[in-house]
Amino acid sequence: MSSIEVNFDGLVGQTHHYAGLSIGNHASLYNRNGLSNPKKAVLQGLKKMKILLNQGFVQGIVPPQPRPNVNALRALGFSGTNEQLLRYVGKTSPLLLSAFSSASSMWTANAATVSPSADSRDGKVHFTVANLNSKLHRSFEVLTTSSILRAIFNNRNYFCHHNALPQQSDFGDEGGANHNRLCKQYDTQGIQLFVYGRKAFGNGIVPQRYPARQTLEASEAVSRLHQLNPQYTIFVQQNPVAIDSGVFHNDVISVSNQYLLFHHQYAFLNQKSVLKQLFDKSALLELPFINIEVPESEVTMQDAITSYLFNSQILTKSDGKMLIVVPEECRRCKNVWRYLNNLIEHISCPINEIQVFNLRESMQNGGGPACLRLRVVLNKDEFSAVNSGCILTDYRYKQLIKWVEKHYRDRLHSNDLVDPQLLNEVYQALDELTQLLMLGSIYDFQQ
Ligand code: SUG
Repeated sequence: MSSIEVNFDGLVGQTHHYAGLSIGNHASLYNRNGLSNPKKAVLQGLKKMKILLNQGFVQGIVPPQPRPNVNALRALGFSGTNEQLLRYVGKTSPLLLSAFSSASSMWTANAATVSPSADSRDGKVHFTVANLNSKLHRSFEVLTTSSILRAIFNNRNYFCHHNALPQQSDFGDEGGANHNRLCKQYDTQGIQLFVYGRKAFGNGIVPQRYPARQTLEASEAVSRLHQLNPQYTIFVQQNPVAIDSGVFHNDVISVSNQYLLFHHQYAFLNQKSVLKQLFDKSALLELPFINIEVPESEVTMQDAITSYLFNSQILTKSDGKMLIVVPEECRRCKNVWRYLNNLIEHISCPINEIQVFNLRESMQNGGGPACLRLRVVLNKDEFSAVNSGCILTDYRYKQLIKWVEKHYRDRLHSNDLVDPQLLNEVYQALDELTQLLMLGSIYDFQQ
């Protein structure tokens, strides 16, 4: 196989806290105002990366964004020194301060949609930064995400970067979290499966309780920008019942790897027809599509949401078999754990190993293993063109652990966000981090 899938994990930022900002995301709402531990959070993510690195997987790193976002607050008319501004916003609009301080860029599955060169007409890897416009706190990630991705994938011969779609809900786009790819090998033509929550124009079924974050129109725009072959591109709707039950992104109810799609019985609207399309297109490409549909009778939708079974990473090992990376919550859920252990015993199932990680700090805001990573398929030449500072090595891991020990607090509450010292700590830490990851000056405060 001459291409590999590299997972670029987001490092959790120093302002990681629980603010209840995401309607439709139960974990975020239920844990509102809890006490967070940013140090533990970043170490939990780093441990996942390091263990996967030790097993031979290539692991990328995406740095956090500067928060509280004082520049964005100034653009809303708040003024004074940073200290005065933070105290004033904290006193008059604490929720606004939380939103502008969220460490949500850690969930890099939402950073962008990425299409590998094997699927694009111009033979380049395409990136479209997600506009994340359904949530205020997430919509501020866009510009810095764009700078970061351009600094990591900084070579026009191989990488093509697109700006985010218009910042308006008709073009709501949540990036890779609503996008799956099926392929025989990573470097062969794949089928790109875009999953939307609603149509912006025309009629259609929509969820009643919670917002659908992704529109069909946004997904179509991304596929055009990425120069995908329409013959191998599919747009399907996520089951509105799933959204109303708390499945705010498709990666909470389905996940793919290579020729495997692992999903819940109620993941998609008109699921039979979705699967038929996938089988038909797979046949055209001689792609040995394997469909694992988990029945409601074995794992209920609620079990799937609390355990984050489908927010797993499925990774191809060197022997061709697959590993499933799940959060600790899967082991705690009896039905899910039984299902998974039965699954890997099946001779026809490509997954033959389960690995469990404790990602509790991120999970309590609704972010499991798959939310924390952005998948980028790269061939050898493309991989050599990636900024090597952002690829994890044993040495860089040790440096990052030292960096965390030096800069991260081990407890944080939303009330602490007014502390101007926290902002200084963030600037100092991020300045050092950009050197460690060889990124140059990517943040506003470094200009
Ligand atoms: O957008 N949570 C994130 C979780 C994103 C998970 N990503 C994927 N499924 N790919 C969200 O809802 C909560 C922040 C808070 O409430 O403090 C939050 O933004």
